[in-house]
Parts: sequence; structure tokens; C-alpha cells
Amino acid sequence: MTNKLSTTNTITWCPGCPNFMILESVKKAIIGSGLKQTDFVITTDIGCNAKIYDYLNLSGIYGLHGRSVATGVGIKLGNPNLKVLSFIGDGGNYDEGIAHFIHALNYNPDMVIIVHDNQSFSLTTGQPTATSQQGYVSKASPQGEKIRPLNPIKIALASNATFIARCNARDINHTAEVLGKAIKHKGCSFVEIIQDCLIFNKDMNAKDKLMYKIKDNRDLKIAEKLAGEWDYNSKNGKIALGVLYHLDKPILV
Ligand SMILES: Cc1ncc(C[n+]2csc(CCOP(=O)(O)OP(=O)(O)O)c2C)c(N)n1
Ligand code: SF4
Repeated sequence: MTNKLSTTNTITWCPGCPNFMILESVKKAIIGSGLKQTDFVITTDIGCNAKIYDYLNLSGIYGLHGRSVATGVGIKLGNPNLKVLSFIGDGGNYDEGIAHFIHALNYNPDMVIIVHDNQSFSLTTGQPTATSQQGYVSKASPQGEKIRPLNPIKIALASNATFIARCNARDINHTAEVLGKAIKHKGCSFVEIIQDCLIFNKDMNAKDKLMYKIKDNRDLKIAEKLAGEWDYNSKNGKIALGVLYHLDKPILV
């Protein structure tokens, strides 16, 4: 999609990387939001995901690893009129930056956290992250990863999040629709996007057959059940997509 949100920078993601699809979904959601281009500001992390900074014609800050969300909260505090979109990878958000993630959800500033979860530190050649499966063999874990993955949906529920959604990067229209709802939500919206990496941790790719879409849910018990249906540790279970939980709560700013 070429439009006013595109830039002329050369895209350096691997050919076919689902980050291309996330980029398209984001553009669609922004265009569909009815807001002005200048209403938005982005923060990005460090990683393959963060290159989105160069491909979106929006103001923002290309931050430090694990600090995209903290930077987003800071911008929101500085100018509450801005619609903040904070992009980050699973390594940045669930390893280096997890404290910022938990407290942002709990403080509930009106912003959107978009996680590109490929279950790998991909830019630095595939070390295991907090969502990599046990047994993952990489340069950093030659005998296989020993640690059980965290479940980001459970963490978000335990952090009093007011909007929790999950998407499949390959489903551009559904991801754009969910991102649109996240942008509209008054509070901190967390959108976890399942994104295959074509180079690293390929064993965890192609989980589409486990995925199914749900209607927007406001029931906490149902959200907890949905969160437990997949533990991020294998290609078994069911992966619910859509708005897994939302509620109205006073915002920080
Ligand atoms: C504090 C800090 N720790 C580690 C690094 C090295 N580093 C840069 S990018 C990267 C991997 C990024 O992985 P992830 O956040 O999962 O994003 P992806 O590349 O998979 O999109 C790492 C470990 C860094 N720059 N700063
Ligand atoms: S290394 Fe993986 S995540 Fe990074 S651009 Fe290539 S396919 Fe995409």
C-alpha cells in the first residue's frame, strides 16, 4: 500500500518476512481510524521489528532496546493529545523491558503497545527470548533452551490490563481491524502479534492451524481461560485471536 504513510527508505527485512504484513495492517488501521497523520506519534525499540520506524511516515522516537513502551508513556505524559503507538519485539518487551510493560498496563495511559512476537531475538541472530519454547537450540542455547516461556496474555491479565488482543501477522485485515479497536480504546491497549521469523526459531512457525477468532470479550473468567489455551511452549493447544479482554477504567493520561 503506497500512500502518505509510506516512505522511500529501502526496506531491509528478509523477503517474505511477516513484518511487511504488520506494516500494512498498521497503515490500514491508521487510515481507517479517521484521525489525522499528525495525531499519531510512534516509538520503536531495537530489533527487526523496530525497522518499522523507517517505513512509516510518522513522527516518533527510535528508542533503546526494551524501552519503546517507557518512551511512549513519556511522550503521552508530555503531550496527552497525541495518539501513541509503541512497537516492540518479544525480546524487548518480555525480557529487557518487561517492567515498563507491566507498569504501563497497570497505569493505563491512553496508548497502544504493539508486540511483534517471533519467539526469538532475531536481529541478533536468534537467541531465545522469554517466549521461546523449551528445547529451542540456538547459538546461545546449544543444548536447548531450559527455561519455560512466559505467557504474555497471562502477564497482561495479572497487570490489570484494560485491552488485551492477539493477532496473526499474516492476517492483514483482521490485524488492522483489531489495531483499529486498540486505537479507539480509551486506555493502554496491548496487541500481541504472532509473527513467524523465516530465519530463526523456525520450529515455532506456521501455527495458523491452531488459531481461531473470537468475538470481543469483556468477561475476565473467559479471558483467563483463553490465555491458558496456549502456553507458548509447543505447537499444541488453541490460539485465540481477537480482543481477548477489555474493560473501561480511568486512564493515567
Ligand atoms: C539493553 C540491550 N540489550 C541487548 C541489546 C542487543 N540487541 C539488539 S537487537 C536485539 C534483539 C531484538 O530482539 P527482539 O526484541 O525480539 O526483536 P526482533 O529482532 O526479534 O524483532 C538485541 C538482543 C541491546 N541493543 N540493548
Ligand atoms: S530475521 Fe526474521 S524477523 Fe528479522 S527480517 Fe528476517 S525474517 Fe523477519
